[in-house]
Formats: sequence, C-alpha cells, structure tokens
Amino acid sequence: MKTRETTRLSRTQVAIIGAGPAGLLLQQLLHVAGVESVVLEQRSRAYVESRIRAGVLEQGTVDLLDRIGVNARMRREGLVHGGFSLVADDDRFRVNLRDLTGGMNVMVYGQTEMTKDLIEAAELRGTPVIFEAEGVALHGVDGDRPFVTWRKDGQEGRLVCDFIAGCDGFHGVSRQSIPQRDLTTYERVYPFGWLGILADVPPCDHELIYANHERGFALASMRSETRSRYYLQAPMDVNLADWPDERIWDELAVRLGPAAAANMRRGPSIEKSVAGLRSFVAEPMRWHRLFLAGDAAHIVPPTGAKGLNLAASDVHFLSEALLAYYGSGSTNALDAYSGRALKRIWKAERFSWWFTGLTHRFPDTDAFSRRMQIAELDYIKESRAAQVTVAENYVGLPLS
Ligand code: RFL
Ligand code: PHB
Repeated sequence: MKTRETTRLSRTQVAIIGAGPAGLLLQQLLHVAGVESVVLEQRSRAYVESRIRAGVLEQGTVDLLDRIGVNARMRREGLVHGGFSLVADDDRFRVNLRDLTGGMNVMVYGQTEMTKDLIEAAELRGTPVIFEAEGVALHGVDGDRPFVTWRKDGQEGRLVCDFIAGCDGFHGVSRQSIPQRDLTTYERVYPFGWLGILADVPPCDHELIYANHERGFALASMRSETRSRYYLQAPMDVNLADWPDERIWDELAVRLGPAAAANMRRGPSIEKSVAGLRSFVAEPMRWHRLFLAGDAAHIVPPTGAKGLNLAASDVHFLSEALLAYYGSGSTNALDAYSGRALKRIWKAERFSWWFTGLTHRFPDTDAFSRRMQIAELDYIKESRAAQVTVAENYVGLPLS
C-alpha cells in the first residue's frame, strides 16, 4: 500500500511511530474527526499482520472500534464472553462478569485480526501507513516544528508535523529519544515466562480458564470456535525443543484440571513461543511535542489481558486531547494527557501484578505462600464482593 506516494509526503498534523494497535487505532480516531496523520512502521505489513499476541478486548476497546467503524468483522467473528473460570487444585469456579458488573462483557478477538482490520481501513480510507521505514529518527521535539526522518527503498523520507505520537512499543525509538533525566521508570521483571501454543482444535471450554497449579500457572484461551490458544508458565530459558506438542498437552491437562482435560482436543501446534513477563511504567508520557502511548510507555504481565486494552485507552485519551487542541487551540487537554492516562495505567498495572501473584508459582513460593494463594482463591469463590472487584478490573475500568 501507499509506498511511492507516501514517501513523498512532507507535512502532516500528527506523525505516528509504530503500526501496532496503538498507532493504527490513533490514526483512525484522528481520521474520523478530520485530523491528518501518517504512520511510520519499521516492519513489513506481512510481519505486522502475522504477530500473535493478545486475545481479549475490553468493552471500552470494542466501543472504540465501533466508534471508528472498524467493527464489521469483529462483530461477526468475535466471541462475546460473559465470564471466565478460575481453577485451584482442581477446584473450579466461574466469575460471572456480566452479572457482577451490571452487564459488561469482554470480546475474544485476536490482536492479529484487529490489526488486519485497522490496516485494511487505513488502505480504504487513504490514511497513510508507511511500512518498512528504516532508521526512524525524531528531531526538534522540544521546538515548534518537530520532524521525523527515515529511509525506505534507498530514499530518505522527511515529515514535518505538529506532534509526534510514540506508539512504537517497548523497544521503540520514541521513549529512547527522551533524555533519561526527564523520565522516571518503574520496573519489575518476573522470574518466569509463558510458553504459548496455538492449535486448530476447538477450545476445551466456551470461556477462558486461568489455573493455579502447584506445578505452575496455565491458561486456556481461544481465537475462535475452532482455534485454541493455551499458555503454560515456564522458565524463561526453557528450550522449546524439550517441549514437543504432546508434552505441552499433557502438562496443560494436569494444570487445568480434570474437567478441562476431559474436553481438551489435541492437535499439532501452528505456533509455539515463549514470552517474558514484566511490569514497567515510564513517567511522564509526554516530552514537549512527543506523546507516548501503549507499550512504548508501559508493560503489564499478560495475566490480566490488559496490554492491548491499555494501548487502546491511551490513544483514546490522546486523540481527545489532540482533537481539543485542533478544535480550540487550547493545550490544556494535551497538558493533562500524561496524568490522565497514568491514573488508569497504574490501576491496570496493579491488577495485572496482583493476578499474576495470585496464580503463578514463584521461586520463593513455599508451602505457606501457596496456602495463602489457595485461601485467597477460595475467598474469591465464596465472596461476591471479592468477585465484583475481580470482575470490574477484568472487564476494564472506565475510560474517564
Ligand atoms: P506494539 O504492538 O508493540 O506495536 C509497536 C509497533 O511499533 C513498531 N516499531 C517501530 N516502528 C518504527 N520505528 C521504530 N524504531 C520502531 N520500533 C518499533 C513495531 O514493529 C510495532 O509494529 O505496541 P502497541 O501498539 O502499544 O500495542 C501493545 C500490545 O501489542 C501489547 O500490549 C500486547 O500485545 C502485549 N502482549 C499481550 N497482551 C495481552 O493482553 N495478552 C497477551 O497474550 C499478550 N501477548 C504481548 C503478548 C506482547 C508481546 N511482545 C511485545 C513481545 C506476546 C508478546 C510476544
Ligand atoms: C490470549 O488469548 O492470548 C490471552 C487471553 C487472556 C490473557 C492473556 C492472553 O490474560
């Protein structure tokens, strides 16, 4: 898409670095309100469209996709879930999200699919996305006329803009462009990872199952009624060669408990990978004319299914602030962006950290701490108040 034409572009209102969910969603939120942007992405379109990542959309994320009209396939193919199950030592109970939150659900729809839909919308609507932009660099961010440069097909591109949105993920160039003295970071790296497997078999349950087992955490998730996504807690240095599919299925059957095991359909994996778990926040999310959003500014462990949804809430706040600026010339909302976004981010960080602690085996999980985990899960099972707390965090706190 848009290759020769867009490399000639020289001026836009908002330059967006990164074509992940944050960047692509921000572009459409701005477009429907008449603000121009260009997305610069270092990878190819095929690479971006095939990355397997998150799978659960909060109601607020679904609402944003509805609002920008990039929702037809999600509404057709997405699976609405009104609850999920928690398992501890084969004792399983359901958290009825819909009932506990007064009617809220989550939508199971892969990040891969959402990304494809947003790229297709960009193509149809003519909002430029430049893939394979190498060596993206930010310039003049602390002045009045910032600009971005890159290389593509042996040519130098240069884009002057009013603002830069750094939506380029944890390893991107945007956060690194901010002087260290102006940024405070908070971090926790967990001493384990998630071994993920994708297989074209029907899920073992119609909803997700999160399991605390003495051998470690397990999660049964899905992408559709015929495609399953499973995870096992595993050491970060795990050798995938030691984990042939049969061993993974056997381990999932043990950790997820007998009811799930009885319904589990096994099949060849079509993807297998290990991802690390990290909590990370960089403050503030603004440096002069650069605004960070999504993984560029923060990371959560995936246990709460919050990473993608936080990217969406950030760009919702950022688009509102940019639209207020273009509407009235006032920078008040832009000045408030970082504080507003961080208030919601820290609560999602807390929930993701807590849910990880409740369900995983840590190197220092001795017999006493495991009893504490089991007692807490048992309390949640029996207490509606505790379940409401879990449910309202899981479906997503308000976008206020
Ligand atoms: P993304 O999705 O990382 O997108 C950033 C984009 O920026 C591009 N980029 C650059 N472009 C130009 N110049 C540069 N210098 C650039 N550097 C990077 C990248 O190629 C990419 O296209 O960030 P965004 O948009 O903020 O979205 C965040 C979500 O993707 C993320 O929070 C979740 O996927 C996190 N996450 C998961 N979250 C869940 O809720 N459930 C999961 O199961 C789950 N699994 C995962 C994950 C993240 C992973 N990462 C980051 C390694 C599994 C993995 C492997
Ligand atoms: C997924 O389906 O990839 C998934 C679902 C729920 C999570 C994390 C990942 O908490």
